[in-house]
Amino acid sequence: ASKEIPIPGPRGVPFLGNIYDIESEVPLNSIDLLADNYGEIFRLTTLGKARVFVSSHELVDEVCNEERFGKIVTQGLQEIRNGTHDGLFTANYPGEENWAIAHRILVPAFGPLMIRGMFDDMYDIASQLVMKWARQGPNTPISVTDDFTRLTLDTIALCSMGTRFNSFYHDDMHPFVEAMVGLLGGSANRARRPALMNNLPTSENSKYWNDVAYLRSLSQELVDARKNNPEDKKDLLNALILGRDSQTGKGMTDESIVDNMITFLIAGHETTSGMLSFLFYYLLKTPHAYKKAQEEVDRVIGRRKIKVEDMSKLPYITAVMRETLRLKPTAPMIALHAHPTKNKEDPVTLGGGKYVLQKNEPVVLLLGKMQRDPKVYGPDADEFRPERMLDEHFEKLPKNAWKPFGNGMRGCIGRPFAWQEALLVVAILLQNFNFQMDNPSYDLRIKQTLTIKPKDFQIRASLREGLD
Ligand code: MNH
Repeated sequence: ASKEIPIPGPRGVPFLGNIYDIESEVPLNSIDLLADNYGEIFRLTTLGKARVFVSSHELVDEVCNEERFGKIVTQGLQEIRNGTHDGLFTANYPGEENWAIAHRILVPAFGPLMIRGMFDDMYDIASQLVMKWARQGPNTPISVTDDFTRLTLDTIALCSMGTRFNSFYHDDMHPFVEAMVGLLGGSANRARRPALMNNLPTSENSKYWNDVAYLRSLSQELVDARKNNPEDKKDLLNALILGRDSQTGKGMTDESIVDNMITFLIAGHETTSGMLSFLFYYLLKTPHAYKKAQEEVDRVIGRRKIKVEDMSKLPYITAVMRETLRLKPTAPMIALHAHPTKNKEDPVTLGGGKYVLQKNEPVVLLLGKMQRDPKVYGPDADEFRPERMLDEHFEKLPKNAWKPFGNGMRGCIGRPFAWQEALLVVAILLQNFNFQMDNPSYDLRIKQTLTIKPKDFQIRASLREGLD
C-alpha cells in the first residue's frame, strides 16, 4: 500500500458534495474538463455517493476485465426500469436471470443473417428520408438530427414492433415516441430528486406512469397482432415471439417481450441518430474525407439501387463511421463496479494498487476522452482522420482502445443493426445529394440526454446531377 496515491478531485461543498462542479445542461462538458484538470482518474461525490471517472486507455483497459468488473445499473437507468424492468439494457446481472434468457434468445436475432433480412425495411425508411430532402430542395435548412431521429425511430419500430410511426409525414411525434420521451425525461428528473417526491400524487408523476402504461399497452397490442396474424418475416418482433432459449427451451414471457421492445426503442434510436449527425458534421468540416466517401459510393454503387451485398464493400465509409464514434461516442459514459461474485479483492484497486476504490464504488468510463488517449492515437488524436480507422489499422489497435459499443457481455447487442442501418443511410445520402453546412461557421455544440447529439446543426441538400 506504500505506492497508494489519493484519488484527486474537486473538494465540493458540505452535504451536496460536487453538484456545483457539474453543469446541468451538458454534464459531459464539465466532466471532460475535470478529466483535463485531474488526469486519468478523479472522484466526484454527490449527496454522499462517490464515483470515480477514468479516462486513460490503461485504466479503461483494466476496468474492462470482466473477471474483475461488470456493469452497474446507475440511478438514471434504475428509474428507466419503471418502464423496462429487467429488459436487457436495465437488467442487473448477475441476479436477474431474465437477462441471460433474453440474451441467449436475442443474440442470434442480431446475427448477420437476421440483420440482412432487415435490409429491405431499412431501405424503405431510408428512401423516405431521401424523398423528403429531395422535395424540400436546396434552399431549405435541414435540422439534421431531427430527421435522423425520425429515421432511426421508424426503422427500429418497423423492425422490432412491426409497426410504422410514419414520422416523416408528421411534424408531431407519434404517441409512442411522445410517451417514450416522457419516460426518459421523467426518469432523468426522478433520478435527481429525493425518492419521497417521486411518490407524491403530482400531475408530473401521474403523467409519468400514464406514459409507462401507454408504452406497455401499445407494445402488447402489437405482440398480440403478430401472434394472431403470423408473418413469415426475419425481424426482431418474430425473434422475440418465436425465439427459444437454448438452455431451458423456454420462450420469453409477454412481460419480457414488452420490456425488450421498449428497450430496443430506447437504446436503438438516439445513439444511431447522434452518430449519423456527428458523421455529417465531420464530413462537412473535412472536405478531403467527404470527397473520398462520395467517390467510394460512386465507384462501388454508382447510380443503381443499393443492395445488401454492397454493405461490405464500403471500407472508407466504414472507417468514417468508426472515426466518428471515436471522437464522439454517442453513449459517452458507461458505469461499472467490482464484479459482485467474481471479484474477491478487498479493497478493490486500480493502477496496480495505486488507486483505492471505496466499497462498491461505481467506475465511470469516459469513452470520448479515452478514445483520444495520445498514447494510443498519437499527437493528432483530436483530429478527424478516417484513414486511421481503415481495417489494416483498426485491427491493430490495442485491446479496449475503441469502445463506443460498451464492454463484453453487457456491450451493445444492437451493433450490427446500427451498423447496417447507418452504412445504408450514409451511402444513399451521398449517392443522391450534395451537402453543405447551412451556416459554414457553425461550431459544434452538444445536446446531452442519455446520449449526445449535435445541437442546432443544420445543412442543405441539393440533388446530384443526372438523377431522374
Ligand atoms: Mn446499444 C447497450 C452503444 C445502437 C440496443 N449500446 C449498449 C451499450 C453501449 C451502446 C455503449 C452499453 C451500455 C452500458 O454499459 O450501460 N448502441 C450503442 C451505440 C449505438 C447503439 C453507440 C449506435 C451507434 N443499441 C443500438 C441499437 C440497438 C441497441 C440500434 C437495438 C436495436 N444497446 C442495445 C441494448 C443494450 C445496448 C439492448 C443492452 C445490452 C445488454 O446489456 O445486454
